[in-house]
Amino acid sequence: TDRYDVIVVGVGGVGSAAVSHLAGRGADVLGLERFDVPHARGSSHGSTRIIRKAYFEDPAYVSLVERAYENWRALERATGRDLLTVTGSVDAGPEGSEVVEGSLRSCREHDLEHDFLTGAELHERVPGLDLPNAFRAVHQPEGGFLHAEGCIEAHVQHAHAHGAEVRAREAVTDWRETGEGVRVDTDRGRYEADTLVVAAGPWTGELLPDLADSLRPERQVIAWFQPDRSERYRPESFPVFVCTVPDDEGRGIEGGEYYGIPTYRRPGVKLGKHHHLGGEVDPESVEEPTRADEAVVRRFAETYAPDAAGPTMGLDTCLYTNTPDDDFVVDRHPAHDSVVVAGGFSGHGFKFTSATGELLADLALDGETTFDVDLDPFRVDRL
Ligand code: PYC
Repeated sequence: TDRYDVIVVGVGGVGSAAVSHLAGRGADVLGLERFDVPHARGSSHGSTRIIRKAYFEDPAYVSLVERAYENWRALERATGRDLLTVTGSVDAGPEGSEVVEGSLRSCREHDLEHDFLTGAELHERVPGLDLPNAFRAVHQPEGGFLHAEGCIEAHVQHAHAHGAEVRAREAVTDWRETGEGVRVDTDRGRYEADTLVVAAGPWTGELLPDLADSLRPERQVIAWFQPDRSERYRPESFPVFVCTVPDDEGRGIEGGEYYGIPTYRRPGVKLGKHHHLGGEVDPESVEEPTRADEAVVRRFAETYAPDAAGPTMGLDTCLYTNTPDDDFVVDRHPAHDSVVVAGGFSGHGFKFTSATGELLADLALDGETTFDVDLDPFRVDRL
C-alpha cells in the first residue's frame, strides 16, 4: 500500500490549495478527486469568483483575505499565470442595511481605502449600476475577481512542480483511522497516510457523517446576460458588487442579496443571488437551471442594472455548503486525531482558498497555525 504524509480528499478550490501548500512545504502528498480537475459539479466552477476586502459579513475575515491576496499574487509569480483582476468592489443597499454597515465597519476597523456614495454618485462612477439615490454604496478599490478554474489549475501546477501526486476520477469509498494515521480506500486502490485532509465541499457530510447535519448543500443558479451596453460591464468599467434589495412585489423583485462580476472571457455579465433558503439538495442530483430561476436574476438586472439585462448567454448551477452561522469549518476533527476538515464555506469561501490551503498545511503538518487569524469561529465543536 502506498503511504503518504497527507492525503487530501477533494481537489477543488480548497483541496487544490491544500495540496499546493502541503507540497510546497515538502510533504509527500496525494490529492484524490472523484470528478475531473477542475470540474463543474461542485462550488468552484463558472469562470470567476469575487474577492473583496471590505468584508461586510465580519471584520474578522479581513486579515484572512489580506493573506489570501498575498498568496494569490505569490501563486501568480510561481506559475506565470494571471489569476486576480482588480476592478474595485461595491457593497450596496438601503441606508443602514447590513451589507452597507458591515462593509463600512470592516473598512474603518482595518483602515481600508473606501468611498461612501449615494445611489446617484455610484451611477456616475459605475454607469452599469442604477440604484435608487436613497441606497448607499461602499466602493473599495482593491476588490476584484479571481479566475476560478485558473486558480485550481495553478494550485495543481504548483503542487506538481513540488512532487505532489493528484489523481482524478478516483472516488473515496471508505476511510478509517489505523492508530498510525489513516487508511483510505477508493474505487481504484488503497492508500495510507499520517493525516487525512477532507476538502470535499458538498460531499463532506458523506465522508464525515457526524458533520452532515451542520454542512448542508444548497443549490444556486448563476446567469450570464449579454449587456445592451457592453462597455459598461467590462473589468475596466464595472466593479464586482454585492447589493441587498428589499422585496418589491409590485415590480416582481425577490428581496435579498444579489451580486455581479464583469464580463470575463465567456460572454455576458455574471449575475446571481444568494439564496440561503435552507433548501437542501443532494449533490449527486442537482436540478438544472429553470426559467423561474432565470427570471429572479433578470428582474434584478432590469431594475438595478438595466443595461445588463440583454439576452441570456448562459445559466449554471453551483452548490454552497452552508453552516448554521455561515462561518467556515477549518479544524482538526475533534473525534479523529488524524483528520483535518475544511468545509461549510457557505457561499463565500473561494476567495480565501489560497490562505485556507496554507492553514490546512499548518494544521496537517504542525497541528496548529502561526497565522494571525482567530480560528475559533471555524471550530467543529461550535456546530
Ligand atoms: O463571497 O462575494 C462573495 C460571493 C458572491 C457570490 C457568492 N459569494
